[in-house]
Amino acid sequence: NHIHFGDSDKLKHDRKIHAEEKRNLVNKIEADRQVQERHREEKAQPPAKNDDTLRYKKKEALPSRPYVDPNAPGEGGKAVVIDKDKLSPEEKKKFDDGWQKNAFNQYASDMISLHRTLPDVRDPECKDLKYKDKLPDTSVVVCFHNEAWSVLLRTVHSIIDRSPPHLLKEIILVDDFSDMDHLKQPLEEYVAKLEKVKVVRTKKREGLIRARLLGYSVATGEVLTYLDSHCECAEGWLEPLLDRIAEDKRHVVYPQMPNIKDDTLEFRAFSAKNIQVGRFDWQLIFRWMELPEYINKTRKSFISPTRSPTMAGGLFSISREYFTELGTYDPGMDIWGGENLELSFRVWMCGGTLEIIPCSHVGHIFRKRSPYKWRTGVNVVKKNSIRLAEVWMDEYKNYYYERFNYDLGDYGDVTDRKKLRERLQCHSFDWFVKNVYPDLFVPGEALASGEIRSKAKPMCIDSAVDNHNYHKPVNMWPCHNQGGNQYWMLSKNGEIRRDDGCLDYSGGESVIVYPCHGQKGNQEWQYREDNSIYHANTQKCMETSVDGQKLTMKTCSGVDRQIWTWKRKSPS
Ligand code: LR7
Ligand code: MN
Repeated sequence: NHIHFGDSDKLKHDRKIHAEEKRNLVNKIEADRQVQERHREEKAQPPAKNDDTLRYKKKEALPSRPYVDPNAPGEGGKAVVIDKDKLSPEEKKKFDDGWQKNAFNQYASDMISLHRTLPDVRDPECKDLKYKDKLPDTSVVVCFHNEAWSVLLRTVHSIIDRSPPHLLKEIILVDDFSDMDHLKQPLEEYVAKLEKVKVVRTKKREGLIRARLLGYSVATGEVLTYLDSHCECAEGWLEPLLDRIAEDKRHVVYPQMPNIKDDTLEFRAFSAKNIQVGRFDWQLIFRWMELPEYINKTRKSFISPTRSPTMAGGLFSISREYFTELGTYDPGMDIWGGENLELSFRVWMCGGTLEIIPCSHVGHIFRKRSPYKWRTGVNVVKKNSIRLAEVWMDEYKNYYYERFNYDLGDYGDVTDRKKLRERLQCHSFDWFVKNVYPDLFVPGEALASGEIRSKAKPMCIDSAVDNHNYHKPVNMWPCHNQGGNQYWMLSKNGEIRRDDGCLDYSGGESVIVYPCHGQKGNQEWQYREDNSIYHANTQKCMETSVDGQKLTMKTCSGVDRQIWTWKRKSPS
């Protein structure tokens, strides 16, 4: 699948990296989420009992909520399982189209009530919490680009059905230039019948960041709550978010985000005992982490608001006044990505706190790919991320830039955002790392970094680091001097790593990429004085095959095929 290319093919290669990156990104985030979910499942206690069924006992409809048969598909958050083979050809086509257009099972969603009930997934301890008598009200802003009808409207109804009316000022639906017909006149007509819901539309495709800014500009509530357009709010989701903001407007908060499964729309949650918080890696991708002790010890109990270095970014509440003071969003960011870390860093560095609220739950449909069109020819995530790195990350930005050999491209003008940082008198990024995310792996401490080039041939050690590549042999490809899959770091404890993947050798022919475990063993390497790369456990050296294509492990002999130039070697 790799192509061989000369310098003249650089552009072609660039484009290939961009397309690949875009594809991998969504995949990587989803893969990470699945790994984390597995961890939590392993630790999970039996699920909390569903006492939301109370609602069914009243057979009559409520003003805003029709009676729904408890046995209807998906009720109580249950899975809708469809046997595709039993569908007629026309239905089968609908089923496939639904997946194709949305990257989730729209056919299943369409079978579920827009008012379906959910289990009460809160830990029992949450129900004893008392909230302030007077809480601020909120505008809920939901941006969408080509969202499925049933999923969008279920988001809306779950907000209305499960928010105390006096706390819900309005719901603002921001249509980011969708072209699906149901989102035009039919949506206007449907929404006209609902109190408090309005639709605003962008005049061209803006991307979710500027769409959110449009929502902000028309919002009137004291608090702004952003949600994605494929969410379901669970019982009691809103009060704990608002309560925390009422205490101090500089508290920026987000709920637990149970998975609504993309195939069955099953709503699943975990106890707050297994709560996770946000971090990031050096590709500037948001990731989850298990609660580190330095955060755990800052809170009173497992249901208390919990500090989070970063957030996923789609679902959160912030005081509208504070959001304004903080400089809202960077309007120079397009489509998707980067804004979540940008706001996370900004909140912490400029005097606020970012917390996950264990008693608040809003489900989200996690998808394995992005179903809509991005922008062709531009790597938008990279551009957005460079904007945030330039403004907020000080000298740490270079760890990100090294990944693509400082090929920044055109990322627009960030003068205004730099002025904002000046005006707000924010802490440095170094302060953020040391005080908020002290266990971040800092590449600056790496003993060597960059491409690892063989002396025998102009070939480099090359592998993607993601779930698809774990366990597969690592090989050699022509050096391209662009970082990417040829960027490796040697950590102080001997790992050769990129993000969470480490070169790992357990005997036999090949070296593989394996999730870093920090236990040395098969992942302990030395880059020695004679420029050989030595595996401590097996006392062998990395060697390329004669044709230069393969990476193998052999008895150390000092031949050229065992000599490596690592781009940057720290003076020791
Ligand atoms: O051009 C666009 N215009 C839009 O209005 C592209 C997207 N959107 C809308 C879209 O319809 C959706 O409602 O923006 C929302 C987010 O897009 P998704 O759902 O395709 O992306 P996602 O769920 O993978 O996005 C996560 O990361 C994004 C980075 O920019 C945003 O911060 C999303 O809000 C964020 N979603 C969440 O945080 C939910 C929990 C996911 C996790 C972990
Ligand atoms: Mn989403």
